[in-house]
Amino acid sequence: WWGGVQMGPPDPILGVSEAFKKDSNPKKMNLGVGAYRDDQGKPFVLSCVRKAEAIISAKQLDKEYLGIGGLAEFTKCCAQLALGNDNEVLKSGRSITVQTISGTGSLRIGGNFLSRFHAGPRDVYLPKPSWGNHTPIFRDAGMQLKAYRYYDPSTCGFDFKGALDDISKIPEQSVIMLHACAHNPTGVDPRPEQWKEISDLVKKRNLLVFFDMAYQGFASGDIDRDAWAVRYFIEQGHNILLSQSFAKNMGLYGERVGGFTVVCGDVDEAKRVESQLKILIRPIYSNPPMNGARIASTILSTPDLRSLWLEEVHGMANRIIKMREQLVAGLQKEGSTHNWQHVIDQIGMFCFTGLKPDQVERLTKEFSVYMTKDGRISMAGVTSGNVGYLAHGIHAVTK
Ligand code: PLP
Ligand code: TYF
Repeated sequence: WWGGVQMGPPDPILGVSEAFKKDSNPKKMNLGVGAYRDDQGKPFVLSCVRKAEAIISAKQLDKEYLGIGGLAEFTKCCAQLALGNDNEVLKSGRSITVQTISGTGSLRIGGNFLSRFHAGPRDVYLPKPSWGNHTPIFRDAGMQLKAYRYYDPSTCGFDFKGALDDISKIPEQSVIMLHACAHNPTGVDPRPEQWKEISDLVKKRNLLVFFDMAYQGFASGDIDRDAWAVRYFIEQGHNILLSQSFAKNMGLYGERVGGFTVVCGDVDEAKRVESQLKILIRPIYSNPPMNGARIASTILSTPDLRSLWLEEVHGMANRIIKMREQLVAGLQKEGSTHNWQHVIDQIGMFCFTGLKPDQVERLTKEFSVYMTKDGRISMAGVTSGNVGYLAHGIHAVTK
């Protein structure tokens, strides 16, 4: 039956982990996939998660199916976390949030929803570059992908002018994807004044905004600050689509817990959108898994656990910031004369180092440092124990 099936290429990000596993060098580092590690390099389960699990376990809850849209306690807390408790949209009930299979599932449900109901052009405009999975997610959902300038390699920063130029030419009613905070892969976000101009322009062009928020809390260590752009756009009257993930900020990677929100014009529109989201979800996976949603909603709705969580998010974000500083200090100690300020200025889990593909290849071959070809390193995999080795390797391939 499948004799004609051709071998496909490995995933550009997850393929890096496969190559890493095969390497026997004891000094090897996996800086490919964006997964947080503690300072011992070990996967980190948050204490608030362990505590929530104990509370849930003690309740001896049943395992009946959730509804198609997921756990109601969860979707409520999920939307509140993004929009803020007092948001007019939530108070008036003119939005709908469904529980999704983490951020990826949320984006895909969003893609399918656009594909079926969006009356404007089929084009989704992604920042250049964007998360590698955005393209296949929206393409497989039946949308077409376009791009707007975002990253400026000459400054390793945000290409504000390029972005505005390109956005001003996007045909009306197209979809624009914005990373809410901690842009993946560049670690470069617009500043608030820049967000304001983007919001004005997007409104002038009458574009439909799709926010991907996979790192709320990871950019600044502060949940509310990281949601600023999302809240500002809503305040400005944009009826956005929003994808949320709890993979990173609660360390619930494999639990697959996320949310998809549609902000609507009024309550009636929200009800109709909700009915159609259910019709979309039902033949794909029927209803989402419950465990992660129980953990997340327990944390969000139990005051003690919530404050513990906020502390732990802050702790993760701070450890990464410290590693950025130590990496730059290490490079200087090695004698590097390049300007590495962008390593410190960039935020979130990733650093877009500016290393060229041949330098990345040498770093992997000669130093067993694994990372994606675009020069992105996951800072979350750097520890006080290996940051010196990393600096040594980077200096060796860039001098
Ligand atoms: N969006 C972005 C920008 C991401 O970086 C990620 C994860 O790396 C996701 C969405 C979704 O991840 P998950 O499906 O694990 O929640
Ligand atoms: O590192 C990244 O950019 C992500 C990580 O199901 C990831 O691609 C890995 C697995 C997954 C979702 C995201």
